[in-house]
Amino acid sequence: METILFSLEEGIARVTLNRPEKLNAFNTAMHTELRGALTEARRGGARVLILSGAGRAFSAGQDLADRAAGGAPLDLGATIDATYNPLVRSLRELPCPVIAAVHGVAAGAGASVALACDLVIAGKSASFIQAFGRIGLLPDSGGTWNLPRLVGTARALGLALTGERLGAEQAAAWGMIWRCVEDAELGPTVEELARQLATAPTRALASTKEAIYGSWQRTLSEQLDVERDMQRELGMSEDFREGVAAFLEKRAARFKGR
Ligand code: T3D
Repeated sequence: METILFSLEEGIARVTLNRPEKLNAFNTAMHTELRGALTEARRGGARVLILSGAGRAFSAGQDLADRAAGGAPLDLGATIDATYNPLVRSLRELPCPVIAAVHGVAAGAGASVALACDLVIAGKSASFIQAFGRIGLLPDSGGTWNLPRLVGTARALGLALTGERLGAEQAAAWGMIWRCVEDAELGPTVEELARQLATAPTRALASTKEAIYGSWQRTLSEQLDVERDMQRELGMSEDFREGVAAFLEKRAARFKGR
């Protein structure tokens, strides 16, 4: 792979955006390789996935060199259909938690992709920029969906309309991300969380993720039915039996993700 790094060990899939000289800007090759990595993570039974960036940033969004004026006008609807939308859908549909480890800047689609992950942990010096407006676009890759849900309409509009840089501490205070930690603690914190999640009851986590994201489209009454159906499934799982047995035997549970 040329634009990302990928590994899958002991249930932990690690995907690192790896174009540091371009602040990990997304190009076509990166999208293709990301698609392959997410497929491999799923096929290989990943129980957690970590998405991070190499070098001094998480990602500066779309590689604008691929969008330079001069050629024939590009149909961005078509490129989004072929790249960012499937990427965001794959992250959301992955049946395990996805952690974004954000350091440096996350701008444009870089910010949106980070926010499409289930748990975002950022180093104190990290920042998020809704850079789209600066180049005549609107937030994509789920930005207009996730931002208002995470921070509310007023803050979502403020960030998107001004393109102001939002520091990680403020992002955490606003509930936009799960946690902000000292820069030096980012790696260890993410690794520890990943190890914890990789030995958790994966099916229950996958159902939790699906139920919470899906709740936005449902009434409370509909959601109660969804919870019932999912709990029925989980109640028959090996991990549920193990969880109850471990509790009663006063020992640590050994979940297998089944
Ligand atoms: O097109 C579609 O399919 C639609 C989808 C769009 C999704 C989007 O993401 S639109 C938004 C695209 N992103 C941006 O507009 C952000 C552009 N970058 C910046 O504003 C700044 O680079 C940052 C604020 C992110 C960081 O600033 P700074 O000062 O820390 O770094 P820098 O010097 O600007 O960048 C370092 C290098 O990375 C530099 O290359 P060089 O001059 O050393 O050779 C710079 O050109 C390159 N770089 C940074 N961002 C991009 C990029 N190259 C290509 N595309 C980028 N997005």
